[in-house]
Amino acid sequence: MRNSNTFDMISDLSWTNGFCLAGITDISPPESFSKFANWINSGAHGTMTYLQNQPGFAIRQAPENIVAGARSILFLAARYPKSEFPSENSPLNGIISSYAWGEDYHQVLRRRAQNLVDELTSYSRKSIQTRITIDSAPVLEKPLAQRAGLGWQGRNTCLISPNCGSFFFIIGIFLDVELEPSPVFDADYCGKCRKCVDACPTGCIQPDRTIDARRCISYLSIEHKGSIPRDLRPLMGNWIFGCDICQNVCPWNQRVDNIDVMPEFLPENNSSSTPDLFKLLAVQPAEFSKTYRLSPIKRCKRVGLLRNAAVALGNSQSPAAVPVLENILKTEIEPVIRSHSAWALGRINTTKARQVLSDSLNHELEESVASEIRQALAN
Ligand code: B12
Ligand code: SF4
Ligand code: SF4
Repeated sequence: MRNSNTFDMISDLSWTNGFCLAGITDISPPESFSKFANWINSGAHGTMTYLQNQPGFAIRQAPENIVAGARSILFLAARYPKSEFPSENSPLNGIISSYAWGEDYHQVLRRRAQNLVDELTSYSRKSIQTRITIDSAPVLEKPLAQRAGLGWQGRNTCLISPNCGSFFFIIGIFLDVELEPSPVFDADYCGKCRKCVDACPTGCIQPDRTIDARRCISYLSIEHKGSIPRDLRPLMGNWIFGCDICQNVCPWNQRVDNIDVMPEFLPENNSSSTPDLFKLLAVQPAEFSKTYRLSPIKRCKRVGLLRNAAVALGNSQSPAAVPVLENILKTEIEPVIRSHSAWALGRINTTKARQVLSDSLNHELEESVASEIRQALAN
């Protein structure tokens, strides 16, 4: 497909399928693979071992191995809502990152991208081998999408488009057809700005434009299993799934609105974006599965979400949270949720909170939780 109208046709199909940006790149290795390898070697990926394991690690350097005969990659961007909350949002409500307010993006975008592929196939009147990737395959999506002209990687490491900001997902469609590559996006519009670096609560944005994931709230709240390092818990505020701070402060996100956001990603109601933490801590396994069946939130499982909710209640420092946390210490079966609730009571630190902690020490059988209770009392 070398027809000069081909890209216009692909662009039109992308737009009618709801994608806000489209660009094409060839299948050659991403120039920044060595930076990815250094990042892995430094351990900044924490426990996300899937990033270091073979064969994925090697495939990131050789995108042609994603699908047999691949010759081009069509990159698309799909917008999700801006992360805006009512100014009166209470610390007793958690905050969910805006990419997770609606339906699971993997399913929504695969459906839409497949529709685009079907339309493309019927236009070209021959069968095209494709593979759609959405945060689901060993692909260095941001550097390759930059090469396809979608935008530049900002200091916060997100891909930013001058027209769409950065609140968008990246989708790759690998094709066994040679397409004319789009011009590379080689400008850097961060300039002297450092707003994201200054706003990041954990200071995890590195000078080399990578993130130390081990300290990133997005990683801690979604990817990290088990106990969250104690020194980082106070920095999480009431973010209970993901974090949008370094995108919220970015000047390139101030001018975008939600007009061409895919409707599947809009929140159903306030509890999709800022759930009541007391109600969340009462959610039982069957209700969790039902509520989050079609949501990206299922990734951190009930144990992760309730652990994060306990941390957020601790950070609220509200005495009103004591009875809820007390109930968790008495009835919750997951030790990780109990241990983070003990920490939260220690952070609230009223006479009643300390009383609850001392009482629970008498019946707590799990050593990891008992140790958290002792530390909470000692602090
Ligand atoms: C692992 C991962 C994470 C990790 C690590 C994030 C990170 N920045 O590395 C964690 C869990 C923290 C995370 C968080 C988030 N993620 Co994430 N994540 C990924 C994933 C699976 C891999 C990213 C990766 O390879 N990281 C390794 C680092 C080393 O790579 P890199 O960031 O591209 O860094 C490159 C640059 O630093 C460049 N470089 C090095 N030096 C220099 C110097 C200059 C001058 C320049 C320009 C570049 C440069 O080389 C590096 C290697 O290529 C991708 C999907 C994918 N397959 O790509 C999604 C992805 C990056 N995530 C995404 C999203 C939406 C998020 C969150 C916004 C979710 C949220 N709200 O909580 C946050 C954003 C946090 C942030 N500021 O990055 C989107 C980003 C879309 C966009 N517009 O950019 C992606 C692309 C998924 C998708 N398909 O839409 N994520
Ligand atoms: S997502 Fe939050 S914690 Fe992670 S780099 Fe951005 S501001 Fe920092
Ligand atoms: S906040 Fe400033 S430095 Fe950070 S990504 Fe946006 S423009 Fe770049």
